[in-house]
Amino acid sequence: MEEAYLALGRKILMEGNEKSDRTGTGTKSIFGYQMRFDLAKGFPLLTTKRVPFGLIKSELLWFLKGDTNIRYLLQHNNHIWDEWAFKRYIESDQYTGEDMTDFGRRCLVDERFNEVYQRELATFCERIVSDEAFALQFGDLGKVYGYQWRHWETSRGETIDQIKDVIEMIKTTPDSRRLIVSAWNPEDIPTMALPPCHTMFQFYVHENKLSCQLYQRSGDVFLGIPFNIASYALLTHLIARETGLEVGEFIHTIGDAHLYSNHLEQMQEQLTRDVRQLPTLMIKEGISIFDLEVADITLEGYTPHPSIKAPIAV
Ligand code: DHF
Ligand code: TMP
Repeated sequence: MEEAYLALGRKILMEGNEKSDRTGTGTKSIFGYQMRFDLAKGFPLLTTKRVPFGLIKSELLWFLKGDTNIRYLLQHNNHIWDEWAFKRYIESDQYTGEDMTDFGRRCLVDERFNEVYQRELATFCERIVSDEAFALQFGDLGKVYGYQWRHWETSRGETIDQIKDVIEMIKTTPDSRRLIVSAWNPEDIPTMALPPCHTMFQFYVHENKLSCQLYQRSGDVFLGIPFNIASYALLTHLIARETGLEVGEFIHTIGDAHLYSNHLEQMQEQLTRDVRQLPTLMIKEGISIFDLEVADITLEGYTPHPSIKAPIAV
């Protein structure tokens, strides 16, 4: 299964179009790619580098709670969304520290700046955790995934809980072709720190097995995609458990699949490694999908190659 991911990395290295991008980093990219993961054959967490599953769990539980504030993530020691909240803070008139314009790129080339930036970012995170009013104002990423999944606003002023609804539909009309959750809400895009990358997903039930297909408009193949595969595999397990089904396949369809120009060597290195046996997912029984906590979800038999570091494009 992991081979499908490695084949994507190899394909982009060989055939990717050189493209400029929003972050100014530059990418090699292809358009339109699909991977299939049979979830009965093991949990698709990459073994050719260590992928931090704890961060994937707390991010998914955060989405499922309908939360959009990074405070919950920070309380769980998860820093994967820091930069996007920080960006909003430094662009506000309340920020009075040193100029942080374009921090994502400057911290990679200017060591002195990087030190100041790391300090400012750490102070920002500490304040999000300790100061609730500050967190309300600057910890929020806008109407991102959690909001659209659980509280989609209608023009009549009502809200739609897409996750509750899709669970109900899977139970009552499993053959429906409308088992869809969308995070892409054009009206709300301007409120978001980052428009949704994983934009919509659909479920499919056959022979008592639940499959899920995701359409991801944009995929950072080295950093984001390994998280996205595991996150949606986990979501499929959670929804299957909630609806009394077994797991089928996770099908990952990507629009712009790219490798950032400063991830090419890391991808090459990963491609030299041999794949290992996939781990097994364990979920504590008897707890509703909305009450699960990080410790209720565990992996057995995850023995990956060491992690490979790469800078994230902001
Ligand atoms: N922007 C970009 N350019 N790429 C992304 O993948 C991305 N993902 C976002 C938000 N914005 C993004 C949310 N998800 C990492 C992984 C996923 C993610 C954000 C960050 C990441 O940095 N992973 C590191 C480890 C991070 C850590 O240990 O704290 C990795 O090596 O996998
Ligand atoms: P974009 O909005 O210009 O497409 O930039 C978003 C970047 O973040 C892009 O490289 C894709 C990446 N990304 C993922 O790959 N997975 C994710 O889950 C998220 C949030 C972002």
